[in-house]
Amino acid sequence: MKPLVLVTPSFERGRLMVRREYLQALQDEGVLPWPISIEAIEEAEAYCNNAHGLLLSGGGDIDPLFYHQQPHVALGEVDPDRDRLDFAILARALQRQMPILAICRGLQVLNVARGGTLIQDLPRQRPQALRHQQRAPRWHKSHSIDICEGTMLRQIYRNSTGQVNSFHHQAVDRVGKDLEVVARSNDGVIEALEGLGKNFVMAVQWHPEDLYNNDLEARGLFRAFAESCIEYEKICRVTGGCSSEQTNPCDPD
Ligand SMILES: [Mn+2]
Repeated sequence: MKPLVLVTPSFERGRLMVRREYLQALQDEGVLPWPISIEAIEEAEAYCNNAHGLLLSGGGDIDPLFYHQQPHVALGEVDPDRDRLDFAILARALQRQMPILAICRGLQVLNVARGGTLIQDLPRQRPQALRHQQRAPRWHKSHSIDICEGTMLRQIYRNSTGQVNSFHHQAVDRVGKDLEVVARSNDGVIEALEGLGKNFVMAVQWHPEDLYNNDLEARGLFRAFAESCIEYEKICRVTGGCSSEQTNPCDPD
């Protein structure tokens, strides 16, 4: 049995959109990507009952209402349907202690779901910040990061620094509950978060799927995530399913 990994899509002009790079990277690591349908908000529970991992993909801005702020003048495009779907799926994945890989917007969704806040526009609200909206091909690594010691990310990168691509104009401001900052760029902007629990929760502000083919570290991120999904699927199978919270062995108690 290959693990099924939910992938959140975006919705553009009535179409469900998932970039191939996410799907390819997951597939190359031996798990089956499962893009979620927009009509799934009521089915979030059912989706999670049958899945073994969640990849929160990149996309537009989160409605600042979710972190109790008014829209800044430089807020980008917001999609209320996508916000609702992302938060509905994530809440259930967190409940089940499912492995989670959160990328770019995904990191921000995770932070907000945990009660954190965002900087709505780095160039205007943090004028000293580096350029995080790179004007270079997606595979180009435009800025460096410092990786904190004793973290999962440090194990994957096997180094105290790394080089990443960057396509965001927002960033984490206040860090959400049960999350830990594990990497920052030189300007202090938060570039990665990890969950404090024992299950795999990794969130990166860059796009490892675009580096997957020529960056061992980006590949390592997907590998570590896939391994956790494989492990989770095994536990679900052995115990007869992770469908209900009571029988979920991944739950704390
Ligand atoms: Mn960046």
